[in-house]
Amino acid sequence: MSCPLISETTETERISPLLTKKGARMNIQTPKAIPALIATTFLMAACASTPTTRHDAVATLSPASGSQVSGSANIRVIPGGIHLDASVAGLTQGAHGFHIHEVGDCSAADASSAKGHFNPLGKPHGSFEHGDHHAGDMQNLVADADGKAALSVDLLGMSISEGNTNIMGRALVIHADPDDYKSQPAGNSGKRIACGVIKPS
Ligand SMILES: [Cu+2]
Ligand SMILES: [Zn+2]
Repeated sequence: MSCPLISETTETERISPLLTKKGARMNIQTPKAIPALIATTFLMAACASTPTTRHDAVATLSPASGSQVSGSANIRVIPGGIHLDASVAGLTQGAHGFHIHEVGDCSAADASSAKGHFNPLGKPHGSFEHGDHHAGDMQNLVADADGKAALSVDLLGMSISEGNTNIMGRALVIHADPDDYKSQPAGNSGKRIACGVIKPS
């Protein structure tokens, strides 16, 4: 919710004439300032409760292939792309492949229903950081000794609203093994141990 000054003015103008007309018919003198004050107070309260960090899409990662892995990802629009923050628990210590997959369907027990890596530009699998790679390729999630991992990454050129790089409704998938950033078609990262569909927040 945005809180521009103009909406406050519009709301006050919309409410005041109604209340003034009713007050006049009932022969009660209603000060115009009261409904205006009520409207202003209401709008200020609404503005005060608006979160400062807005997430435009979310994915809840649920276990797959019998794992105990779960987590979440928040995605917001940035200039030139999107930013993704993921937080995951229940992993084995070390690196785990982490990708955007083509189909937002996590219904299969092994998450195979999410299909392959999201690849709208027809590239080979590769490293997110340099050279050709799938649009859905990201860095490995690296879990600590407690099985927790976090990743914060800018995905430039990606969208959650339009175009062929739109990831809304697709899936985030975590793998049992590290992505080697080379092997085709998916970095030899093993079975799928968590999956979540990217949805509007
Ligand atoms: Cu994957
Ligand atoms: Zn890939």
